[in-house]
Amino acid sequence: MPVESVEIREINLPLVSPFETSFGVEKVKEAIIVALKKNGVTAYGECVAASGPWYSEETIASAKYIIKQLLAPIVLKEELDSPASFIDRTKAIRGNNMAVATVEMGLWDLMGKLRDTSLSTLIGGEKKEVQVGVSIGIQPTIADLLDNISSYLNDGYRRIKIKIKPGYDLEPVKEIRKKYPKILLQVDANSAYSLQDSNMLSELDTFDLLLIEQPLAHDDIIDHSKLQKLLNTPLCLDESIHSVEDARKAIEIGACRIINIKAGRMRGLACSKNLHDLCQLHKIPVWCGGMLETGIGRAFNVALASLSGFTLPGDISASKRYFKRDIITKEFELTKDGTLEVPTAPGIGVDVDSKLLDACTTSKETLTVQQFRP
Ligand code: OSB
Ligand code: MG
Repeated sequence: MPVESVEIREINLPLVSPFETSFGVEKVKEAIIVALKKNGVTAYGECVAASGPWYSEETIASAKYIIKQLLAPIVLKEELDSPASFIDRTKAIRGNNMAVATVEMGLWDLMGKLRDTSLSTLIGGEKKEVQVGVSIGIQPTIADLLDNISSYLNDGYRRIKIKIKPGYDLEPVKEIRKKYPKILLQVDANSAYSLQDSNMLSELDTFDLLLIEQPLAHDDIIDHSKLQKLLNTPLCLDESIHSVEDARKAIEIGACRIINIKAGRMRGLACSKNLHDLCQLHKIPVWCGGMLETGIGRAFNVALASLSGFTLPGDISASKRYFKRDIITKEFELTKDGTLEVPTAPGIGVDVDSKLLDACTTSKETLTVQQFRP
């Protein structure tokens, strides 16, 4: 039996502090939350598209269109035996990975809940807890940045990532290293540089960084491979990798030595797992990226990061790093080892707080198969 209904909401949840990257500032987490209902079970998916096409081409409006017009009818009309067969069924839809991933992840949660199995177990995860770090946005001053780092280190985070952009790169890294010579440190440029910046990027080699994330164009691998040859620090691709094939090509030409996996960017968990498997084969370390998700998206990230090849700490911080109050009943908290526990309850393993979800909902519609009958 296909799913009985697809509920599509838009939500607005204020962030505890603005998050600035080389492409803009986010003050509020805006997202689409999809709920799939079947046999008395409600399963959730979260869409990581933003209000505008800054990180990728997709937006909340474009994703909503694709979910409503193209994906909802599939799950409302057809019996699909697995999330992988849903992905197969969406072959004719080019791109729009974040929209497809939203429904795909909803199907994983549904399958887990119907089979009384945790998501981590369903996908073959082995870890009981996952290593995590924190991603710190561009700060008004270096002093603010150092204060932020000190407070996150006090919380127990063991890996720091800072966002960089032209004019805010060598200086902050140098100051962090002066104060903290030993911490695990990495930087993320979100495509703010070009090969003309090779000299500055080479200077980063002196600071013992874990990796440099996506320094060059979002749609490039050629220049990244040229740059990697000039640097000792591993390059890590984020924006450039949308499929296992993208990764195969990037690895083949040496465009990166590390890959960040985000299920939204990868069309869902099934493709993310395939990417993880490819990277294991090629001995490419991977880590789970983040998109400032609510507790719903975070639960998927934690399950994904429980796969054995996720050997580097993920951008999966505790709920309170993002929100005053997350929309799940038991928020994600940092353990004393600086990790997050992998939920063991069925599906995503966290309960959505429906009152809090309603409170941050700005629009809601429910689709059933009736709407799609000719
Ligand atoms: O490039 O990793 C990124 C947030 C929004 C868009 C892109 C990125 C990010 C982050 C946030 O770095 C990481 C997190 O969710 O904690
Ligand atoms: Mg990134």
